[in-house]
Amino acid sequence: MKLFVAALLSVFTASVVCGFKPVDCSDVYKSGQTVSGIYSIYPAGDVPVWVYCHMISDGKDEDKGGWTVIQRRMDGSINFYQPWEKYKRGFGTTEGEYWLGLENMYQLTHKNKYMLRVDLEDFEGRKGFALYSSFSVGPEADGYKLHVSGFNDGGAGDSLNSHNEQKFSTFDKDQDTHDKNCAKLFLGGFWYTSGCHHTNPNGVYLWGNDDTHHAIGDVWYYWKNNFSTGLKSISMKIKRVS
Ligand SMILES: [Ca+2]
Repeated sequence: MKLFVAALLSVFTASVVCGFKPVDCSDVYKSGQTVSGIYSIYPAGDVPVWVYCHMISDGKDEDKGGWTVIQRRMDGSINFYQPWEKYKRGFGTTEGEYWLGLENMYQLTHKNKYMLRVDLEDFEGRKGFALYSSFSVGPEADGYKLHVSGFNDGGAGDSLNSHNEQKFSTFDKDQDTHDKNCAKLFLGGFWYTSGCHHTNPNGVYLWGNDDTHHAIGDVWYYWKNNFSTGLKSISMKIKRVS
């Protein structure tokens, strides 16, 4: 333990001495850190934010390294039915399930161009992903609107296209164009649409297939062609496009 603390301190000291403040995991990767894990980044300047950096993927060479994880579900340990302030600031644990926060996403994506990769795994061990060549989140004044385009299929289908240009909604801040409150109906927080959703990654962790309550789970419609298959893991990660 002492050794660990000493090592941490030396890393901290080194980063302070060098003044190295990575904006995102792309910077971390370029600095020579090629192992996936927890790193601090500086999306808005001086305030560090802890994130999980995914350094290698199963995809093509250009997919490797420097992915900043902005959302991750993996074991149902964190409650994602959270109010606006939590979705704005972020919540969860960096080593497990978390949401990076809409303000951090805005800070990152309004200064540089990013692509998005959504990785999915079901409870049978099958995997798929969806790649989007362009991803950004607008300012709070514009409802942290989602801008996503340039879909490339990794076997999972495109469940985000219909969410493009939607404002973010939580149970206590309904900004969707549905006549009811999608966050309350489907128990999550997301860029809900006039029809609520085709994916609900921040919904209820269902532990598999469950159609007792319609579409409340962490589902990705166009992979399973249903709204009842809750995924074992789902993660959204972004990478700077140089
Ligand atoms: Ca509404």
